[in-house]
Amino acid sequence: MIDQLNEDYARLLEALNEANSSAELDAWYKEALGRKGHITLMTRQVGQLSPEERPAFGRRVNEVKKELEHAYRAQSARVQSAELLATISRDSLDVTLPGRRQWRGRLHPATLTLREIYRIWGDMGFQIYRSRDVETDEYNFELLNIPEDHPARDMWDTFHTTTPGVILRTHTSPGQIHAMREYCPEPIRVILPGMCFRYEQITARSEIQFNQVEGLAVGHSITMADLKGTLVDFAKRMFGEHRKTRFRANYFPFTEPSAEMDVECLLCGGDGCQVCKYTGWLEILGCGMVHPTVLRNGGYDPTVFSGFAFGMGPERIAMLKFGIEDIRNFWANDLRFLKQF
Ligand code: FA5
Repeated sequence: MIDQLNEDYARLLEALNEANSSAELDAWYKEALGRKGHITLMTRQVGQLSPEERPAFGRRVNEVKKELEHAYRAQSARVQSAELLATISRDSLDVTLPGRRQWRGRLHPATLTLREIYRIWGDMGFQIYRSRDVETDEYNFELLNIPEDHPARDMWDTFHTTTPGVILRTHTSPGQIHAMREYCPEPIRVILPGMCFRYEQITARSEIQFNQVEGLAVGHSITMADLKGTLVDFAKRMFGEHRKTRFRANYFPFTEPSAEMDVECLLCGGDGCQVCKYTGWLEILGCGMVHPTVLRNGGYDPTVFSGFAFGMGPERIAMLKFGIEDIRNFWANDLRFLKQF
């Protein structure tokens, strides 16, 4: 049997070397290594041999199979490049044909807006501080002055991991505590961008996953006037020098006093339209003076230090800037939408 196999091997190898076209190679493969090919059939015969003959024959038939496959690949490469050369020299090449257009990727509108926000805050002396997406209940709520039974927790329902007390953050505010604990007792000027998650109804204005950019300034003698001046300056740089802004009192457990900032509607210029619900104003962020309890939790003595903080939603800002009517477009991955930016 082994002698027969060796003879077949030599014969097939010779036939392979003589196969000089893709069609001949295909025919050779079918005959030698295909499903009903010679070597495949011989491999199946191993079971019918006596136990003494089986190991030597089995080993040899496997060797032959591997060597033929290897030789086949080498011959295929030779034949293919010869065929390619023949095609190139036979057919003329029209160098005037326009090339195939390269598709260039582009930045996502949320990324464009985030980068614009980073640039502005960078110019104003704020560094980027990266904080984690997966947080503990303690950082997301407790240390921000939101104890377990606080009604404000209802506004920030989230996704829980299988580890008790470990959740996806509902806002970037827990990063305030991380930054304070890292920098204390130095002064701080940081923005904290990142993804937030909320278990809430998805609507044209609300997603369950969205970006926020938090801001935090801590130091000596920082007042509400600094907060207002800084945020108004940001709005002018972001939306235009003559764009009006206003502050409305609000409540956040981690700032005192707290406010929300509106800009004059970008679409109607303050006259009133559907987007601003005929008020002439659009809300862009929440803000306030860092609560003494939060300063203390970050390691700062609130009788010596003070600070302001704010949190804005870049997708909502992008919606205003680009006139996007539905926030769901941001994660729908629809190229018809994405190609417009
Ligand atoms: C907060 O999350 C506070 N942490 C902000 C803050 C920080 C206040 C520091 C004071 C000091 P609020 O829930 O309003 O607040 O969210 C802030 C911004 O995130 C909103 O103005 C909005 O732009 C964006 N946002 C909130 N929920 C969603 C949502 N479901 N989808 C898209 N954007 C959202």
